[in-house]
Amino acid sequence: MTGSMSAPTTTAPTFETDRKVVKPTPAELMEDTGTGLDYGTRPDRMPGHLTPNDRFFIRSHAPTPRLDAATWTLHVEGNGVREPIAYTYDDLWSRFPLASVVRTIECAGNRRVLFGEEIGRRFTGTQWGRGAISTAEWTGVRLRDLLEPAGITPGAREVMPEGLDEIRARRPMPLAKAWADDTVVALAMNGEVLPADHGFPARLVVSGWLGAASIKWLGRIEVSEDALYVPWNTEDYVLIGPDFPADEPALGPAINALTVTSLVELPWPARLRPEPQTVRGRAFAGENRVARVEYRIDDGRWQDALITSPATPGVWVRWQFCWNPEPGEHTLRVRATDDQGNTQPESSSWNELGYLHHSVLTHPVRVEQAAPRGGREGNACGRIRRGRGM
Ligand SMILES: Nc1nc2c(c(=O)[nH]1)N[C@H]1C(S)=C(S)[C@@H](COP(=O)(O)O)O[C@H]1N2
Ligand SMILES: [Mo]
Repeated sequence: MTGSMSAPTTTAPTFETDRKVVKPTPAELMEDTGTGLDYGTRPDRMPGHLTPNDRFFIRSHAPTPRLDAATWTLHVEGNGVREPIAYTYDDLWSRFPLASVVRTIECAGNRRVLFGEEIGRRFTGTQWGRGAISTAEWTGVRLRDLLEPAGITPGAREVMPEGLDEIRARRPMPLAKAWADDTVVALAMNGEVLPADHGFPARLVVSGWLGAASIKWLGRIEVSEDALYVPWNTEDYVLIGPDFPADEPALGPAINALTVTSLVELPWPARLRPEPQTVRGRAFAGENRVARVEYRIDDGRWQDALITSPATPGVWVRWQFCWNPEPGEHTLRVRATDDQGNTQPESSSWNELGYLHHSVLTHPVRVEQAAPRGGREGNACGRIRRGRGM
């Protein structure tokens, strides 16, 4: 044995442990917001209906904690339960019916940079482009199945999950939301054990609500007979501004269900060839269903896009339309409408922290002068079937 064989242990690179998140976040898949914690999914790199785990956006207020499932326990306690109870990781996998739901998670601060551009001012907070939204199939246990054995008191009104990260992230919800069929303590994501950055060993998924409600790295769930006030429903994730009266002790109304919005699966600005092609995107309406998606090119009329996936509350839909653009500079606008008649507005309500930007975006598109030789077959959508409403 030579001395050189033991050398690598003393010169082990340290860059891995310097990172605040665990999964690789290559620029081809993810947009770096500069915090080292928060990475958006690139809108032009979204294959299929589900967002693959390698590019699902990450929003974390503190570094990803490394938790050991063998010693981890989830506590259910508070003055809203008769008997506190604790579960092990094995309990969750073996003692309860498994539930799988496809649900979209969107950060309330998504598109904050575009909100700033709309009003001509830069907001503080994570500098999100369009990528703080992703969709996965979440498999785990319904939250109510974990709460029920603790004996919910008649006066119980709020349920507050708490994370095991440095900031002990917490965000309460009403008992009724905790009891919903699709409020799930997820153990797996898109068929894989929950990745570290997304909340291993267990995270909550709260359908149609702001991402901050879907607490990662769960350690404790408090059930309370009292209204609960924590930073995430008094200072952060509340709407602060002249349109929003303060709601003592909160600085403004708490954001819960998200507003209707849409996204074009093209880079910003986009560059296209002058040939027929399918333009695709997504639309999401929080707890509501997406009912309609329209698009408008330059000053043309609004036309219906074809929705190509089922419209389910809490899940984005995919949509598409065919475009054969003329060379030159264009703008593409898309607006979604939900089943309650809410449509994306021309401007969003100003609020101090820049949340809930869902205005119709004016997507800049440059179309080349001529298709290169042999480039015509690329994506000739003129020949494919045309759906209703196109
Ligand atoms: N414990 C904990 N849970 C958390 C957060 C956090 O910082 N700590 N961030 C929240 C926010 S603001 C969002 S938008 C979502 C993002 O989930 P993701 O990173 O899996 O995309 O997680 C939520 N859950
Ligand atoms: Mo968020």
